[in-house]
Amino acid sequence: MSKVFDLEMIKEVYRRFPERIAAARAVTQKPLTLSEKILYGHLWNGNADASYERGKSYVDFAPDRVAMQDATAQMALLQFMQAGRKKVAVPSTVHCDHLIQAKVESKTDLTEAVNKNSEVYDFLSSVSNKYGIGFWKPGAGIIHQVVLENYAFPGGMMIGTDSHTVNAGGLGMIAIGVGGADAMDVMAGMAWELKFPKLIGVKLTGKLNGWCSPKDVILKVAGILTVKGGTGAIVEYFGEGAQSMSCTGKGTICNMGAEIGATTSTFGYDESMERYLRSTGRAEVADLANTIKEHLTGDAEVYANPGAYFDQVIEINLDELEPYLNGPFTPDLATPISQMKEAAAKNDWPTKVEVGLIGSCTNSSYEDISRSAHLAKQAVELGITPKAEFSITPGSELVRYTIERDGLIDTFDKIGAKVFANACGPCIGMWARVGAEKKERNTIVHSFNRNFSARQDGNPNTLAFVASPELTTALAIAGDLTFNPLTDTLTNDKGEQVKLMPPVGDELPTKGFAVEDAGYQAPAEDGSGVSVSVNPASDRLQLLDAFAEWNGKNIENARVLIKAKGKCTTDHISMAGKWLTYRGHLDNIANNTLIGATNFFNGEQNKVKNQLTGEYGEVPAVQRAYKAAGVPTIVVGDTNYGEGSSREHAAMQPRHLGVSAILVKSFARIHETNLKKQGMLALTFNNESDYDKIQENDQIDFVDLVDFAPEKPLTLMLKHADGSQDAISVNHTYNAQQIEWFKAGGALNLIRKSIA
Ligand code: MIC
Ligand code: SF4
Repeated sequence: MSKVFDLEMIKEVYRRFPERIAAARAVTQKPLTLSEKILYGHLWNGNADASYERGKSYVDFAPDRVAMQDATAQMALLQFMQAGRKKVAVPSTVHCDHLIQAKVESKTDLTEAVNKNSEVYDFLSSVSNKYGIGFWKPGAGIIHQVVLENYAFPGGMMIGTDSHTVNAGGLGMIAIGVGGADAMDVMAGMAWELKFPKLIGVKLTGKLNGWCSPKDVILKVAGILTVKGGTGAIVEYFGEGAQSMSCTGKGTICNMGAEIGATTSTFGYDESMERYLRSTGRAEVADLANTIKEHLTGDAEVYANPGAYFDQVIEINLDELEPYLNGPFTPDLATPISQMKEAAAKNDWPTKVEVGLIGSCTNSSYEDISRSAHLAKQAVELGITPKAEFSITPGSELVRYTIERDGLIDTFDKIGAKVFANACGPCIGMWARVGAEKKERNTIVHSFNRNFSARQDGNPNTLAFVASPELTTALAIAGDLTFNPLTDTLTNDKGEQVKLMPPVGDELPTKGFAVEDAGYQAPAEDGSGVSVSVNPASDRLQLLDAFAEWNGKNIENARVLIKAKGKCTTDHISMAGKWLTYRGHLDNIANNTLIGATNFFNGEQNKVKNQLTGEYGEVPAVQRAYKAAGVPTIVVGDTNYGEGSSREHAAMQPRHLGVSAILVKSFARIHETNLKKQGMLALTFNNESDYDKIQENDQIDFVDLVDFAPEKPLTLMLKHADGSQDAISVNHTYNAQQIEWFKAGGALNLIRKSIA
């Protein structure tokens, strides 16, 4: 296996760690959680000189590294290119994983993707080469799996332009998903700001057994905390149950922490992490970590008495855990398998499982695949013909190559499985599913993390349930959503009743990992001669124009572009699937702005009233008309607005189209920051019920935007069509620096100015 990446950086982090933690103890005067150790260990200003207030203080951090995936890297790098630097300031990587469509099988699909996306891949590869960024080619694997295998290290801090960057918490990191503008700051050598998170402790007692897997832990936690319960918090797992679990299993749990809105999740360094580091060729990192072991986990006092040190504590007994199925349409609707018969009947969910899909960045470790293969093997031996289609998207070439060598792919072949490319594929709507265009109501089960409407196959009538790879495999074999493998039998080809035994697999390959070509391309030592070109006629890439500065005046007579009703995730604001094509071209991708959001006033999607003509039109077109007429607009939304992805397109598009403000009941963290960074006003109702006061024909005045200041609510005057008015108070979380971003028309404009 290749050499350890960035070993000197890791050594330096560990060298200063003890001293940083001593300083943190001195200022906080209390035992420390792991999360606090890592956060205080990465302060921009070095050793701590003050204790921060959780959920309140804005703090500058110095992350150790940055990761970007192709669909977000384009925008991040288009911004970075304007920062005037020769090289990235911290080790950074780009991963080509989101743009590969799952259609036929791995090789064919990969060739097709390389042909179709060559312009984007060439751009990413040459920018990487120029600025010293490691480049992982299409086919190398999914960002989070590749990061876990190569870059994550206990006690480290990283950011990544993808919400599931949090996956690296499985290896004891604080890894946080951000928008591209945040990544740019860090790559440009600036501090990275975050509100000091709250801390949720999850104590795991007992031990996983039988049909349960780490995925069931997070599916249960999602059921408890819901999609917004983790907002602004780090979830720290501990206890004997945590220690007895594999490192990759921990990664799965942290990965799906994104689905509860958590800033990130993490686990203390333990033997499972050491085993994983050694088996992925990083014995040196394991040896180094062992020398400061006590600093790489929470203090014993904290774990003995968690109630005194965490803002919230949840306890889960793994001995009593059951496999879960979460969904449809939201990852927090958690149903234990034993209650699925009832729940499906009550909700009229189609119980026939059409397809089972395993893999993705969430669940494609060697352990996951080998446990699922064990079930496939049993099906063959017991003479059961699987009832549903079945597919695997391996997370990396390292895992794919190794499972092929070990005969696991052959085993899946025997149940008719399709192996897709090592990429996001069906998880991000890049699944050319036969018949999806018919929009039939149907059920699928997968081991991914998200199941928002239309997310996998573009069909809003597909009910997707999230489960462990093991349960997904069992349900695909049974073809029945209500099949409970713990108690139920299946009829085999001879008409006999047979039972699947609980899955058994290997945590790590006994023969070690192997790979021929992992798909890595190192950057040039000196990239100054490398040229990066963007064709002005391209419909996939577009250099960025600066957004206009604030004119210093109150916004007046703003129209309501849309009042979104209910769930409005980043997928509703800027859809993925076929729109991924335009992730590097702001004007083109802006044509999908909010087309998935439901208009409160007519219950329809992508149909809003143009107040200038009185006619209804598509959201992007109506907004372009307002912009052309110089009419300001605002977007109104419900709770947890912008939940889901880190894609800053969801903030840049409305900004590009001229929307002035987003006013909602509450925001998801990354989206709120993305809006601020792009110079947009991100506001929340002081009184949530004021949402009801906003009418379709309103004109809205900002009364005191000229006095925009931290911690000071703003007042809006709603002028209704009947002549009546309502003054409402709206809150914001802008600090002084962020208000400067707003004034300048976006954070990037400030950087442009400083290097001009
Ligand atoms: C996702 O899972 O939604 C994605 C696609 O990985 C996104 C990033 C993107 O939209 O490019 C994420 O989670 O941040
Ligand atoms: Fe890719 Fe899906 Fe993971 Fe996002 S959640 S990185 S789309 S595999």
